[in-house]
Amino acid sequence: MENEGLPQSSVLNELESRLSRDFTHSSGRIIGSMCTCPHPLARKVYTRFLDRNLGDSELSPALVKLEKETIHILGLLLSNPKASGHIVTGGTEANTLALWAAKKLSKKNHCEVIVPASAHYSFDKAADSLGLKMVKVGLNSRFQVDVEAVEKSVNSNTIAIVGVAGTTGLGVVDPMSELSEIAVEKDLHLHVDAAFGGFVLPFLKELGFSVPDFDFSLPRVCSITIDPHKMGLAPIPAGGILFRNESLRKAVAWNVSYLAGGETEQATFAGTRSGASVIAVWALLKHFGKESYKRIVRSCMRLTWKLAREIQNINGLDIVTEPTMNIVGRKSGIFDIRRIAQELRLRKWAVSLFPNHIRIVVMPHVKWQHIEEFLEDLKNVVNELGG
Ligand code: 0PR
Repeated sequence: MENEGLPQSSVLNELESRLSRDFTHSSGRIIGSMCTCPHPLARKVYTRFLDRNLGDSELSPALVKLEKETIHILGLLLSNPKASGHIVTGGTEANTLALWAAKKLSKKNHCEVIVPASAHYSFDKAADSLGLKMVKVGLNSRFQVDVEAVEKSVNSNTIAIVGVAGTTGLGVVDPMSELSEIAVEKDLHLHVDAAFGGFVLPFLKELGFSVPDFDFSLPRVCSITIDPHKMGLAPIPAGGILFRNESLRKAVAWNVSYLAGGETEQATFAGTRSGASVIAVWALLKHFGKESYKRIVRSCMRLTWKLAREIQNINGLDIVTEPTMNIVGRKSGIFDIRRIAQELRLRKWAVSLFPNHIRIVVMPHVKWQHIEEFLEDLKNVVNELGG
C-alpha cells in the first residue's frame, strides 16, 4: 500500500484502462458463460442500497420481508407457495446448503449422496467440505442420469439424490419424476439443481413447450437451487436456495445472539451478506413479471435453434443433442474440438470447452449479429483445419 493515496480520478482512470482489456458481456463475445449483463433497474437499486446487510437481519425488518417475498415469488414459480429459503451467493452455496440440510436431518454417520455424472463441480466441493461420500452415476444416451443405476446405488448410507434441471454442459433435464419415485420409496432427500433451468423451464412451459415436471410439484423434492444471477438477469452475487418447508431450512439455521440488531438466525454460509442482491432480485421479479421473462426466454431459444441448425450445416460439425434450453453442445467426429476452441479463443470468442464438446450459452446479451459473426469465424476455423 502507498503511504499517500492517489486522487480518485487517477484510480478511476487506471481501472478503466486496465479493465477495458477484459472480456465484457455487452461486447457479445462471451458466448460460453451463464452470466449476462444485469438489467439497468437491478444495477440502480443494487448501488442505491449497497450498504444493507442481511447478516444482521433485525436491523432491517423491511429487508427481511423483501427476502421472504422474493422466496415466495420463486416458490410460486416452482409450484410451492410454502417454500422457505434465501438468496445466497450462487449455485455453489445453494447446493451445499441443500446437502448440509440433508446431512443434518439424516443423523447418519457415513453419509452418501447420489449425483449424476453431469452435475456441476459444486457438488464435489460440497461433498468434500461436508465429509460426504459422493456416488457418481452415469448417463443414458440422452445425457440424463441413468435412473436404474441411481436405484442400484442406494444403500443404507444414502441420504440424498441430486437431479439436475439444466445441466451445466448441455442444459439437459434429468428424469426428475422417476428420481422422485425412488426418493419416495427409499425415504431420501431429493435435491434439484435448477441453478440455470429455474429461470428457463417455467417460462418455456408457459410458452407452450412440453417441459417435464422438475419442481416441488413432485413428491419428495426437498430443495431446489435457482439462480437469479444466471437467467434471472440479476447482478452477481444472487443464487437461490428454496426448501420445501420451513423445517428443512431450520436444519441449517444458526442462532447468533450478540448482533447490533439483536438476536438473529442465519441459515446461510455467509454471515454478513448482501441485502442489495436481494433487493435487486425482488425489483426484477416485480418489474419483469412472467411476461418479460417469457419474452427473454423465447428470444434466447429462437437464437439457440437457429445456431443449432447452422452448426449442423457446417461440414464436420454436429450438435451433441437437441437443445432443451439455451445451451448448445457442439462436437466433431473429424476435428479436434480442443483445436477449434483454441482457434476461436485466438479470434477473441469466449467459448467454454468440455471434454467432448464446446458449449455455447445463448444468454440475453447474445444477439443474432454476434451469432452470425461467430458462425463466420467458426466456418473459417473449420476450413483452415480441414486444410
Ligand atoms: N449448478 C449448475 C447447474 C451450474 O451450471 C452452476 C454454475 C452451479 C450450480 C454453480 O453456480 P455458481 O457458479 O453460481 O456457484 N454454472 C456456470 C458454469 O460452471 C457458472 C459460470 C458462469 C461459469 C459464468 C463461468 C461463467 O463465465 O459454467
